[in-house]
Amino acid sequence: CNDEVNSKVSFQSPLNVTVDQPTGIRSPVEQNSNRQHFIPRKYPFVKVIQKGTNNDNSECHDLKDQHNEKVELHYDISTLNLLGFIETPEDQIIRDEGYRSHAFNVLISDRLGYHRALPDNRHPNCQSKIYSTKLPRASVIICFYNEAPSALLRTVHSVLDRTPAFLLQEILLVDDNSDLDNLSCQIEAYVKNNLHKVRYMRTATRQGLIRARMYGANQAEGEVLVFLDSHCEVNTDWLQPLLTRIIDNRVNVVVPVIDIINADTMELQNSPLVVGGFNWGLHFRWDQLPVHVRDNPDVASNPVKSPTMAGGLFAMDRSYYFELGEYDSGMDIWGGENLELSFRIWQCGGRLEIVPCSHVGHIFRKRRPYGSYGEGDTMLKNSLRVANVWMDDYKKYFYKQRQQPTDVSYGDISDRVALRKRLHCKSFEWYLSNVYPEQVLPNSEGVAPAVIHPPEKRLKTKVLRKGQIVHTTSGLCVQGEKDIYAKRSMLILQHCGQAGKEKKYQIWHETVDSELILASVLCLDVESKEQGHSFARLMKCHGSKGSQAWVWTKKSGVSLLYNPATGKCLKATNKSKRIYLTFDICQDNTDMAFEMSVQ
Ligand code: LR7
Ligand code: MN
Repeated sequence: CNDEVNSKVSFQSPLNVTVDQPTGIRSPVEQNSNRQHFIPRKYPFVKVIQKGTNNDNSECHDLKDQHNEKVELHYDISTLNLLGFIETPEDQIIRDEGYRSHAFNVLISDRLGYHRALPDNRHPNCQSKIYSTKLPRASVIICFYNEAPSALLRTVHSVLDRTPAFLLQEILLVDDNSDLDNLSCQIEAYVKNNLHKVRYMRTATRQGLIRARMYGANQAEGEVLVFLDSHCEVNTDWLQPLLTRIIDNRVNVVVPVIDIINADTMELQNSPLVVGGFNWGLHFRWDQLPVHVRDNPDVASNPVKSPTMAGGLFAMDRSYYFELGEYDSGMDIWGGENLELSFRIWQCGGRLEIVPCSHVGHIFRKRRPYGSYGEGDTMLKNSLRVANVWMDDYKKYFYKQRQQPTDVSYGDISDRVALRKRLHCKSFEWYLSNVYPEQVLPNSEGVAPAVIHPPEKRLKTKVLRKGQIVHTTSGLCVQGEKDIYAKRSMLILQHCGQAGKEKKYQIWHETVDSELILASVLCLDVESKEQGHSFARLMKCHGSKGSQAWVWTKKSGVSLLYNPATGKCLKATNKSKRIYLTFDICQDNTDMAFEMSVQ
């Protein structure tokens, strides 16, 4: 075992800057909606001079400083090297190999080293909070399988650097039997020689992240367990607000805001405050906060309840973790455990919250870089266990969604069923109506009709006006193709309903944020090109304008509905015997004449 990692100089990044490359950054919300949303940004120019020279023919690069102010900064050559501006052919090999093995830019990660300064992303109200000194000590459990050493050790050091020592019992580094070169050896040696508060341990065989976490938790000594992925960076005062909530009530399980570390640039991007949900395929997704919650000024700095969690980053009282049944050890490698734990917490008397004053960055990779040793689709097997233990009759929606997963063997669940009984856990029905009333059910055609709160009630404060959107040329009205509650549904023109259901399904709400909302959560949105057309679709409202912001405008007297983000206007297009709504360059054209008939 060579000490390569050991001998590498570990250094403090001198600057709070990050490199920008021409890539967009996707927030958790946008990632989930399968659309890439590019945010144009402007950076101040930074003048580059080589150290030791007075060379004024220096190159200029666009960089961003921490506060995004217009400043001229002078960087020396080693800083440029750190930021990835200088690349040798060897560097390119590191980068390419890094993408192959880890699915992110390992070259920049290596250059950042094990410590770097981060912008304090918290809401100003959080920055002035004072936390009790009588908080419990935490054991931080970080499981890893074939992680890039620089990302792993930066995770560890960020915890050591940004956690008050008296609150940190230990860090448990659980190596899930990594088999990449001599990675395990390097990490073990580095920990032994440098890090006293860290305990390195290795599973005898690959366990998968669920059993690896159980293995770590079993050896933890702190009063609170904190789980982190192996490619995270914790931010200022990240732990105190989590521990505070657990002290308030030991059944609170708490999750930080998960900021985005860009996989290509390692740039840290603040995430909006969103909560966890799921779809009927049992995939985790981010949900917007219900509007009445989002509008409350206290929300930005106070805990908010969340129906589910993403899974990787959370804190929980240690005795409560065991009392609640650890994890389901029948689950393999990856997937499903996050919803299992979320359902279990809520159904068995606990509470799951997002704590906005705690921020932790996580590298969002474009793919999962490791396999599952021929264990197949572990997510499907694990989800079948979740459905059969926790979801009662509602599991039928998952089965339907998955299409014939019935013959997949998901092992023995009797222990977990017994656990549910022993803890007197509530039904899934209770969970849906009390914790996740925003969730909609698929109907018999596989789309969602469920009754959620009437739009008027939920949107009251934000609605400017409501009414049917009429195509003035034909006198027809805009509505969803299948059902008003179906996400991704295309939009069509139909006879304008005069009353009842027909009319209700055509009532749009125009909000102060320029959204056009049908039902209470679905927004008029632009879908990227399909078969030559950009179709209008109903997408979950994300609240960040862009493709969901609409402006009524006039061209030569014709009233048009214009989307500034794409520069296009709503258009009626005949296709397969229906009139679909698409988008095109705005013209004073009869296809594009729309008006809102205000109610
Ligand atoms: O066999 C394995 N053994 C492991 O120890 C496979 C993985 N792991 C480790 C791995 O090195 C990493 O540290 O387990 C951790 C999580 O694996 P990732 O990073 O590949 O998972 P992910 O970030 O793609 O996926 C999310 O969903 C997972 C479902 O099983 C886990 O709950 C992850 O922890 C979770 N990550 C997050 O919640 C971070 C925020 C992302 C979001 C949204
Ligand atoms: Mn991860």
